[in-house]
Parts: sequence; C-alpha cells; structure tokens
Amino acid sequence: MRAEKAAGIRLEKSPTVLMKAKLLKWMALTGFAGIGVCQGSDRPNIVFIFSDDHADQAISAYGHPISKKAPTPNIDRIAEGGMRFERCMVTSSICGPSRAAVLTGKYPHKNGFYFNEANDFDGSQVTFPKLLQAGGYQTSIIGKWHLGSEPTGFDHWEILPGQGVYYQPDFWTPDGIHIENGYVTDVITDKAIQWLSEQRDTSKPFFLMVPHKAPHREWSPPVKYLELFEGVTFPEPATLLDDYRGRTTAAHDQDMSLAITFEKDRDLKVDVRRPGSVFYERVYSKLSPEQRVAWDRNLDRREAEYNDPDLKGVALTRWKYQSYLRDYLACVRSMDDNIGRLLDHLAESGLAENTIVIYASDQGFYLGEHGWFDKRFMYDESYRTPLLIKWPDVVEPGSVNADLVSNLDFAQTILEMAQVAEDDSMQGASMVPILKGKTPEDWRKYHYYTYYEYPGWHMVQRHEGVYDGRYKLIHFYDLDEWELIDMKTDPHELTNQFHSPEYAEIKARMKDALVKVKERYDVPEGIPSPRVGIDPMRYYSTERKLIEEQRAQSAR
Ligand code: SGN
Ligand code: CA
Repeated sequence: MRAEKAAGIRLEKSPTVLMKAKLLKWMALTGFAGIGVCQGSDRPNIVFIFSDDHADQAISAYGHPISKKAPTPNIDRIAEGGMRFERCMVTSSICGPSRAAVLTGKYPHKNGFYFNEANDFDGSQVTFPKLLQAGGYQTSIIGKWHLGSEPTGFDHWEILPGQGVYYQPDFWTPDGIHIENGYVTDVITDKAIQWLSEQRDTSKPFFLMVPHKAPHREWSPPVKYLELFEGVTFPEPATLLDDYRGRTTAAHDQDMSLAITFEKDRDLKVDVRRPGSVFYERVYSKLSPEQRVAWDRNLDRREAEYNDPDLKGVALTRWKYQSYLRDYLACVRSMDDNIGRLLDHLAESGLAENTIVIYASDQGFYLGEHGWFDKRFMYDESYRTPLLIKWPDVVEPGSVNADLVSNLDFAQTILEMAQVAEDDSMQGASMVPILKGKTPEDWRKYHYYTYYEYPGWHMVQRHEGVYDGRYKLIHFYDLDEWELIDMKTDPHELTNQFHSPEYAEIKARMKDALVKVKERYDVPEGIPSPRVGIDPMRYYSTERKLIEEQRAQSAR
C-alpha cells in the first residue's frame, strides 16, 4: 500500500511502533473489539492541522532557500505521503476572514466576517463542522479560533481566547477560561493527543482541527529553542531593501516594514524587562522563574548586539531581518516537532491508515520580502498559503499540484472526503478530484481576492483582485490605483504593468475577469468601508507614528 509505505518511512525507525501498528491493524481487520480504530464506519477520520502566519518559504517541502537552513522534517512527512499544493490562494490574507472562509466556504460578503476583531463570527450559519456532525462525525477543535463568538459545530472545543499567548496560555472551554502551564504549541498538541486517545467516541469517525498559535507575532520560541539559530545567517530575500518604486501608494504607505515598523520592545525584544513594554505584558511577565533565567540570558545578548553604535541604517535592517527569522523559525521548529508527535501518535495508535492529514496556514507571510513582515497584500508570499494533504491509498505520495485552489475550497473538500453533502450556499469546490489526480475541466481559471481591514494594523489599503496563475490584477479601490503584475517575467512583483501599452490586451482580459468573478460570487459593488471614522494613528507603529506626527506638524 502506497500510503503505508510512506508511513513506513517513519515506522521503520522504531520497531516497537511498527509492531504496535501491525497489531492494531490486525485487531481492526479481525474485528477485535475495544480499540477504537474507526469502528462503525469505513469513512476516513480527518486531522486538520492549521497554523497561523506560516509562510511556505519556511517549509522545507517547498524547497525555498530559507527552509534549507531551518528544515521541517515532520511537516514534510505529510508532503512525502501526499500532495503538495503550489498555488493555494487565500480569499483574504488575514486571520479571522480566512478562518471564516474555511468554516463556511464563502467570501466575507456572504459570511459577514470582513476583518479581525470587527464583529463576532455569526455561528448560527451553516459551516462544514456542523454538516459533519449531522453526518455522523465527531468534531473537535483544540487551539486558536480568533472569531470572537463561541465555536459552534464542535462536540469538543478548547480554544485560545483572542490571539492567545505563547507561555502559560489561557484556554476557553464550555466550562470557562483556565490557564495551562507550558508552551502553547506543546500544550495544544498534548490536548489533541489526549482527546484522540482518551476522550473521543470511538464508535464514530472523527474530525479534529488543531489550529496553532505559532508562528504568529511576537514569535516567542520555547526555552529549549531560544539559541537554536544562534550563529546561523539566513539568506536575504532579493527584495529586502525594496524601495516600492513604480508601485502604488498602498505599497509605499503600509506600516509593516522591518526598517520602520518592527518594534524594539515587541519584535526585537530589546528593553522589554519592564511593565509597559508589549513583550513584557504578553510574554515576559508570564514566564516561570526558570524560563526567565533562560530568557534573560538571551535578552542580554540581543541588547548587547542592538547597542552596538555601528548598527544603523541598512545594517540595522539586515540585523532585524536575521533576528526576526531566528525567532520565527524557532517557533516553526517547535511546531514541526509537535506535528511529528501528533503524526507518531496516529501511527502508533493504528489510526494513521484511515486518517487524512491536512496541513495549511490561515495565510502566508512576508519573511523580509519587500522589506516586510506581516501579510494582507495580494502579493504572492502572503496571498499563497501552504497546503499539504496526505490521504492514505487515495492521494499519490509525493505528488505536486499547481492548480488554483483556495481556502474557499476546504469546506467542500472535507465534506466530500467524509461523504457528507455540501451546502448549496458554499462558493468553493471540492478538491477531491484533484487529490485523485484528475483536475475537472471546469476548475477555476481565475481566483478572486479581497481585503477589507483599513484603517487597521499595518495600514494596508483595502483592495481586491484577480489572478490567473500568471497575471495578477490588483485594485486599491479607495485610491483608485491599479497594479498589473506578470508573475512569469517578474516573480518578485516589482513592476506595475498596468500602464504599459504591451500589456493592454492582458489588462483588458484581467479587468473583464475581475467583473466576471465578482458576478460569480455575487460581490456587491462599493462595499462601504466598515472602518470609516477610525483614527489611523491608533494603528501606527511607534516609529511610524512619529513620522506621521512630524509630517502633520510641518504641514501646519
Ligand atoms: C495582531 C498583531 C498584528 C497582526 C494582527 C493580525 N499585532 O494585531 O501584527 O497583523 O494581529 O494577525 S500584535 O501586537 O498583537 O503582535 S492575525 O494572524 O490574527 O490576522
Ligand atoms: Ca494569521
């Protein structure tokens, strides 16, 4: 069996695990009772591991130079045993809207969730977990939720309130909120394994969603990985020092650059051992005495480096980039370890053979490309999200797909995997034929993107756009500025071809495509900005706020 072989790559390493798995398989085949290997159903179990802000540049299965220095062997196991998607495009590159799209299979104008923390997700609407439940699945979610309202459609839920924290995290459950000792990625994984082994109803197939906080800002690694990448120099992206020449006002005026936005007492973790610093409030004040000793050593080193008088200008930006990647990738490493633990548990318990494993992030992320961190823009690094699916005996191990798929498709895909009917209101399509190696003739040729959160964190203008796998048309409609990008000749997205005569025909085709996709998804014209009247100053970073204040003063 193909998938067994893939699982065997790991199993071979441990003869006990192998024996245990074989025994469990025999018990399941012979109907030996009481072991919980999907009795009562031949439908697959589904484990959906969902991370936060994990760029595919930081997954070694995707082969990017950064990941060569910080490999992810366990996430790669999912790719090796299944399909790796190269063009999974998000509906909106931001947490809440992405999660709402995943649950409902709909764009924001249909599910009502336009931007983070704006409103609570309307949990009374149809979601795929509810349909799974009605279809006989047991459903569970353990980890980040970030949709405000209480989860619906889950038999079991333990979620991080809001963004969650890295150390000693709170968990919100139907019984209230309580604190757990430990590092968030470890705790989520412990809970997921515990649910699988002790709490679930073994008479039913299950759907388990494991959404991690990592590697979200403020990128705080566990103590054991604080020094993991000390002395490692990560390759810089070609556009680290991008000057946005030729691009729209939106690219110039964002507040998400390493040079300006990256905050000293939050992101650089310098001068943070005092109440009032963001890092103190969110991380340092939560550390146990032993954890504090390790962090103090690490913080001393950062401060010494930062205080070098020669560290300024471009050298400082470069140093920030290295510091950022060390933290980000150490969080990824711990997540990868934990994903390995979860995969091992599935193998050891005999569940792996009948369990589909999906790995995705809520969106991609900038790892220094265009001089940025964060996401939001329709440029590739944040518009794309990683997607890996291992489906034993169905998906060809090690396969790669480049169709335009989307987080919009996850709901219908999971429902078809579970043989549960989709809801007519869903706007995506099931990827099951693609997973079986046959892309339907009428698969989407154009993907529609939309982003609404302005003013807001990082000050990215509202925009929408359409992408055909090569050309990308972006409209910053509040500014009425357009960008047309040719990803083939300009993979770093540095040249706006919107006004180039040689692109006139392509521009016309893409404009027409934008009108058509909007018709198809029933997007109303001129959705009013949901954030009118919000003071942008509230969202500017410390340094950018100073710049804005100086600007305002000299204009007076
Ligand atoms: C927080 C972060 C932002 C980030 C948003 C959205 N600020 O507000 O940097 O863009 O979350 O992230 S922080 O001070 O909390 O670090 S998302 O993943 O939830 O969309
Ligand atoms: Ca996110």
